[in-house]
Amino acid sequence: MFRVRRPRLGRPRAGTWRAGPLPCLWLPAHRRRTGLRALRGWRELPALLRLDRRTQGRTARTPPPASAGRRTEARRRQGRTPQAVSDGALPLLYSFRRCPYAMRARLAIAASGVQVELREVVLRDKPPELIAASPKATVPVLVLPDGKVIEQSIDIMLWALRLHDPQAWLNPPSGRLDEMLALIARNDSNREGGFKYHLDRYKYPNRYPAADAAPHRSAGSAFLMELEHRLEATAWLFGNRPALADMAIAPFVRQFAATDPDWFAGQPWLRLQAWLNTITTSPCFNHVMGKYPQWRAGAQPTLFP
Ligand SMILES: N[C@@H](CCC(=O)N[C@@H](CS)C(=O)NCC(=O)O)C(=O)O
Repeated sequence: MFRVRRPRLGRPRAGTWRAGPLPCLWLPAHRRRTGLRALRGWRELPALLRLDRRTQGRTARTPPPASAGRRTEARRRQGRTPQAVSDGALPLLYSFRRCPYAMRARLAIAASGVQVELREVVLRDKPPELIAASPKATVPVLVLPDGKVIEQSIDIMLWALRLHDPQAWLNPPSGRLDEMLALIARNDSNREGGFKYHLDRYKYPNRYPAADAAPHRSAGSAFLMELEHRLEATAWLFGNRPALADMAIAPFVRQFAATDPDWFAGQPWLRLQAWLNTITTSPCFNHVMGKYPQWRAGAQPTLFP
């Protein structure tokens, strides 16, 4: 049993906004537009979240059903409270703020509301606890209270969302989970042709003998063109709302874009640019990019999200 932070009043009804305590709430499709208009929409969200604090979790645009309080009380008595709590230790997430793999893990954990203890790692000074749990010592790593260790970022996303997936990131409106995983695998691939392979050689050509950044930028661009085509069809990679693939891939596109922002801004990828902007300026992304001091044994636990 894991501790889950959920919006207090259950599922939002279509066409309404429920401002819950989770940072990762997304605009419903009919309110989302592309480009600048979309950004104007996004600016409304912090106001809605503030409203939530004042109204103690009420729907921002519609009043709660009169029975909501009674239902919550009934659930609490049945042990199904929105903040279902276990008395045991929390899962431990070893994370590094700027790592795109760790970002995607934090995005999924924040969307799920499953609570973990976050341990911020400095890669050149990894804690022995991380190395003991996972000798390969990459981040992110999740150590569950039963001792199980999850060492791949995509598996951490799946773990969190399979526990609680209030926004249905695992069930996209268009396409299936295995199709999202296939696209993510092509993003992650370190083999020639994989987006990550070319991203690394474009971003850090000095780390690779005889690597010339330009052909790797072109090869990486082919994958981005493919994403652009998908986004011409629907606002998100797998339909009209965000899903696993968007959140797993965006941190890597962000790195690619940041390597030469002027060049990226000059590419004819208007939808991809708007998509990236929407994600990286969202309250959800902002939340998972919060800064934490380096974790050391004995430190006060940092709860996340
Ligand atoms: N396949 C792993 C890759 C994780 C990874 O390579 N993380 C990098 C940081 S972005 C890392 O920890 N590198 C080890 C190091 O730099 O010492 C995953 O998906 O979690």
